[in-house]
Parts: sequence; C-alpha cells; structure tokens
Amino acid sequence: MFLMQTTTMKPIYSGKAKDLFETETPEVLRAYFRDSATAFNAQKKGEIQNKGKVNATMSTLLFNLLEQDGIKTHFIKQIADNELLIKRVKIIPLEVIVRNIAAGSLCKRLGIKEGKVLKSPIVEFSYKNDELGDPLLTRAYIINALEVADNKTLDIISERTLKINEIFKEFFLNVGIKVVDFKLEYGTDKDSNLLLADELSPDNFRFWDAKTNEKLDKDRFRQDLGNVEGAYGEMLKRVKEGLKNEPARRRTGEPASSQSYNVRVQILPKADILDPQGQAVEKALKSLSYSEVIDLKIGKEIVFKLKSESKEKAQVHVKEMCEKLLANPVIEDYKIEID
Ligand code: ADP
Ligand code: AIR
Ligand code: ASP
Repeated sequence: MFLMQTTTMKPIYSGKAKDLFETETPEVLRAYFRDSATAFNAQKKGEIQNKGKVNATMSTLLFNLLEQDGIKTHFIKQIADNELLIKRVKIIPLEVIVRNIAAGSLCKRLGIKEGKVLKSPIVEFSYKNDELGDPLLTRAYIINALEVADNKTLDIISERTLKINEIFKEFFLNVGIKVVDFKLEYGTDKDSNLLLADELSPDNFRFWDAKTNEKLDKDRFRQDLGNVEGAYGEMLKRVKEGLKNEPARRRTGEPASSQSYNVRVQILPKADILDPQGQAVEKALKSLSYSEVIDLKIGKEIVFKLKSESKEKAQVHVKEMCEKLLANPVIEDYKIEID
C-alpha cells in the first residue's frame, strides 16, 4: 500500500543528519539519511562518508529486530540505500537515554571514570533542544514545567526502553560488542499510539568492541579518533552477522550455541591497600629466615563454570559480577581467566 509513494522535493524538516519529506499519504514520511555529521549540539560539523547508507540500513535491520520482539516502531520500509518510509509521529521532545557503562556526559557530570559498569542500567531524560544544550530533566520538569508527557507515559517509555536495552545488549554481545549507552526518541501517531521513532545507528549508540574496548561509534568523530567510516562499516557488518544467528535462537528460545566455560577469578588487595593478614604471614616467613620474601598479599580465588554464547559475552558478564559482588573494586584488584 505504501509502495507507490511519489514524494515532494522540498523537505518539511531538515535536521542535522536527516531530511524529512511528505508523501502522498499524509501519515507517511520519507526520511533521507545524509552523510553530514554534527557533535556537541552542532558546534562541530563534518561529513562521514557512507554514513547515510549505513545508518538507514542499520536502522532498518534493528527496527525489524525490535518489531519481532513486539516493540512498536515508526519503521515501514527501506526504499533506497539512504531512504526509509516511516509513519509520521508527533515527536515527544525528549532524548531518552539508557546507560549500561559510564561514558560521555555522565562521566563529565559525576566525575566517574569512563568504563565503570553501572550497578544497573540507568534511564534518563534530556530536553531535545539544541539551543539549550539538551539539558538533563527531572520527572517534575517534564510533567509540570514542560508538560510534554505525564507520569504514566514516562513509566511506559522507561519500561519499553529497558526492554529494548535487554534485546540490544544480548544481540550485540553475540557479535562481540558492548552496548555502552544509546539515545531513543518516541512519538505518537494519529491514533495516539506510542511508537519508537528516529534512528538506530552508531550516531545514537556507543558501541565498544567487547575484547579491545575499541570505540565503534560517533565518539570516533567527536573525539577525532580517526577511521570513522571504518567503524560505522564494521558495526553494520556485525549487525548483519548477528542476524544470521537470530532465527535459530528465536526458534529454540535458547541462547545461540550456548557452551560452558571454566572461569577463574583471582582477587587481591590493591598495591596501596593495607593487608594485615598478608603482612602477618610475611613477618612469620621472615622469622623463619625466609628474608627474601617481600610484598606478600593474601587474596582469594573463585572458580566456577559459566554457560554463555561466547567467550566475549562470558568475559563481560564475569567482569560485571566482579564489579557488583565478587570483588570490591575500591580496594581489590581482580584477574579473570576464562577457558
Ligand atoms: P535533529 O532534528 O536532532 O537535527 P535529524 O537530522 O536526525 O535530527 O532529523 C530527524 C528529525 O526527525 C528529528 O528531529 C526527529 O525527532 C524527527 N523524527 C524522527 N522520526 C520521526 C517520525 N516518525 N515522524 C516525525 N518526525 C520524526
Ligand atoms: N546521544 C545523545 N544525544 C544525541 C545522541 N546521539 C546519544 C549518544 C550516546 C548517548 O546518547 O550518542 O550514545 C549518551 O550521550 P551523552 O553525551 O549524554 O553521554
Ligand atoms: N547531539 C548529537 C551528538 O552529540 C548531535 C549534536 O550534538 O550535534 O552527537
């Protein structure tokens, strides 16, 4: 029904990365993804070759993935390399951000080191307003000052965003990628249905390689890290690879090719932390004339088996376990061995 769209040439909206056009059908828009890139609320501008095509294609694949899991989105169809047909919505002017690992503005705001695994995923809301620098909002600001959503809508958005986060965390870990954080936009269609809108791409996600922590997203552009195009291309490749395993996982309801790994976690007090037990043993050894013993530390070793789809996924999960429970990262170092 939407295949024969003739479209107007003048965009009804031209944003920092996309142009929106009307079509013959009032409730359908055409989104054209450009190669232009901005950062820091358009203070930094540039081009990322092939970005439009990569972002339109990745959005298509990821919106489809979410739809299969029952998430309602604005996506209709990819009609060209750079172009999608989408359902027109009234965008709620909120940037809905979910974070699994500390990075970006959270680190700046709280002085936390980049890379800290958060105790549990955080959902936060910013005002989608470039002139004001997309300020962080409280619920009261949204409900009583801006009046752009009520409490119930925010509950639904938060719950849906966390579900999307779980889908993406699992999907990307299977292809060796950690989902650090991402930004979503929601809107309502003419029948007041709440739909996930905008795009799903390295422009609005932070993706790190699970093994090397290499950044594979727009931070390469923001921080002048080089090889921006390569990173975007690599992410599209991983998404395609992940989708090859998807049907099998969905049929069985089991994680794809789950296997068992032997895990060994060694925990020791940090170098500058007092270790009275270690000191006592060192002293005792010295009194037995083993004077060559220095810097003795006493720690613990935890061993277990772990079912996981991949070694990378196991590595990430065990690290999370260490940060949350097995070790005290303030005073203890840990070493993980998996085979
Ligand atoms: P920005 O406006 O932040 O510069 P873009 O260049 O990506 O961003 O422009 C796309 C615009 O389209 C965004 O403002 C986004 O909120 C809006 N948008 C996304 N999906 C829809 C939709 N289904 N209907 C209407 N507007 C949408
Ligand atoms: N984001 C926020 N505004 C625009 C975008 N794309 C995304 C970033 C990052 C997440 O939201 O790409 O994935 C959190 O951004 P920040 O800057 O708040 O840390
Ligand atoms: N907010 C987006 C970013 O930081 C775009 C922009 O700031 O211009 O990537």
